[in-house]
Amino acid sequence: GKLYINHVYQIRAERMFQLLFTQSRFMLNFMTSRKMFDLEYSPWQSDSNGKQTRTLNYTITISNPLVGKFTTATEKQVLYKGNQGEQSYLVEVEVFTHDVPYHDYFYTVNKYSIIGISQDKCRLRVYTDVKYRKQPWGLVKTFIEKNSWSGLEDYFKQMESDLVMEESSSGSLLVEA
Ligand code: YK8
Repeated sequence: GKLYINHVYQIRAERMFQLLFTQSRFMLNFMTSRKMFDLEYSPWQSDSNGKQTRTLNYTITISNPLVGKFTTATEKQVLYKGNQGEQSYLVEVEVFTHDVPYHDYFYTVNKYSIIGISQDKCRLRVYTDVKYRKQPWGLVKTFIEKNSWSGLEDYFKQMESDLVMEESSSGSLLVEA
């Protein structure tokens, strides 16, 4: 796997969770800027094991000419709350892209860790992994990985920097004024 975000933000852990994993203005703007549309959310629901899960469906615009212009996608999110209550969160996300070539061979797992490090600071880490449901031929595997890593890197680079803008546009500015 790869570590795409490892950043300390001037944002409290609970708020970081709300920004990334509820229907926040931040996330809606972010997804719109990534040309993702037809968003459908299920609310967070507790399952029998006490875990919370939710599902997102959307369509992604793709710039890669080999792949086609759009794909529908499903995200299954599972929330594990840390033992420090509102101060730590782990969210495991499986992403399935349904309309790309070889879509039945692979999916992506993104793990988001949010750890509060003070009243108004947290560390956000995002690890990602490409997983296989069927073993592809070597050349196909290379294609899948190359396209996945570049798409993921682009997505999380923008998320990291959009969060920096969000951080500076709230709270601390009021104190300086
Ligand atoms: C989520 C992984 C692969 C896919 C794409 C597929 C090419 C297939 C190439 C053939 C288009 C938001 C990606 C990047 C689309 C975007 C997905 C996002 C960024 C030749 C094999 C969508 C995180 C995420 C996970 C997987 C990404 C896809 O929150 O290259």
